[in-house]
Amino acid sequence: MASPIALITGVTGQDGAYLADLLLKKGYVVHGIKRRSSSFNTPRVDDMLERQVKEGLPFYLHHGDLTDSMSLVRLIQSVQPTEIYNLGAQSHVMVSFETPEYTANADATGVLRLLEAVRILGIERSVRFYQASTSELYGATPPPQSETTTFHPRSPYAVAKLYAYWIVVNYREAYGIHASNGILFNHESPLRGETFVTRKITRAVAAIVQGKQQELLLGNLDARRDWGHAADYVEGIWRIVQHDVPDDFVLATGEAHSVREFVELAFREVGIDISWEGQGIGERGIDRKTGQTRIRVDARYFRPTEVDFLLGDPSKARRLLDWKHRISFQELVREMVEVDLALGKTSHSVVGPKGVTLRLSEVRD
Ligand code: NDP
Ligand code: GDR
Repeated sequence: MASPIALITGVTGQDGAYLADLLLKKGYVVHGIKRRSSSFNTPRVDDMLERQVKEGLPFYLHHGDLTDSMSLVRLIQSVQPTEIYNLGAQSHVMVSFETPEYTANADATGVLRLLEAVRILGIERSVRFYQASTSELYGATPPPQSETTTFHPRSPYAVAKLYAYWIVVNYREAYGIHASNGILFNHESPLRGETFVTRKITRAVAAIVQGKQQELLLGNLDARRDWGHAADYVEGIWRIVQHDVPDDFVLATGEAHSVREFVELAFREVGIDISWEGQGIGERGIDRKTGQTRIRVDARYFRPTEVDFLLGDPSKARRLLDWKHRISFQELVREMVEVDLALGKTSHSVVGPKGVTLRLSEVRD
């Protein structure tokens, strides 16, 4: 039987790298879309690119952009995917307040472009489509949140993703496309972008221990999130697409922690106990042993509208997909700190999905 063919947008991101790795192991041919960039943007997938050259691993990257319909039509036509995973997005909530129009273009209209490309090419009955929806859709709605919870988005990012969610549902109902939404709660890993709070914390912990940084500036310490590990979540994404009936699923751990708890645990991993002084802007996290200030709450990192509390109810995915997260919150924090400590000791190195240290990519374009 011919190998299934996946097309992944956002393949150079955290989830894209883990998903590509998983699909290759399952025997897929994997095509990814990457954006043109003035600097290297493929470090997370460089090991797979290298293996493509050396061992013929069926992993291929193509230039394209969710804001460019023509590139999407052309790529889908030439790749002839059996499954499309739309992970590409301007995915930073805070940045979406500064670039709301671009965020809507990539995150909302981008999905429409992909779905229309599927129709234009007449493959709506043969391709399966996955949309990276998000717990940010729930925004201000109190937890626990499930597939039937009301959406109340609280950022331009979340509003763009709301359009994306509904256009997927609409194209499923209108044209019979096997299109599904995965409503994923926060998931992290050593490959997490450096400006999301978890990675910002674990990188800072490593840099502080290694004497390269004094303090970590953060925003709202009391926001609560349901944090899982990206490696578990890409398995759930794949199961959503394999499900006979296209549908929408929450993937979450069912456990929430505050940013403050994440900070305390990450510092504890390196033997530092944090105590807190003050409240709100200017609050400080202090090393109990040395009395040094290690964390400072800074107004710059507060959002115009915040999402206070996300806690997912993943029982539908458990029941219908037999999916459950495996990696605990404590294991996640430990792995992220360990990898950042290791990376801090080397220069010019990054990690791939298997957590191995790799050298920076060579010129390829
Ligand atoms: P990342 O920010 O790590 O990756 C985003 C990817 O999208 C990158 O490959 C990026 O390219 C690409 N991208 C950005 N803009 C465009 C564009 N205009 N055209 C094509 N590609 C583009 O995100 P994650 O891997 O963490 O998340 C994957 C998806 O899942 C996103 O859609 C995100 O919104 C969603 N999501 C994430 C959750 C999480 O906790 N991680 C939870 C719920 C949903 P480049 O590398 O060049 O920047
Ligand atoms: P989030 O992730 O907004 O949930 O979106 P992020 O890690 O950016 O923020 C989580 C919470 O931490 C608070 N916070 C800070 N956040 C950042 N980035 N930097 C800080 O210094 C800081 N201090 C406190 C935030 O206010 C927030 O409450 C992520 C993204 O991956 C989205 O694409 C995805 O859809 C959702 O998760 C689910």
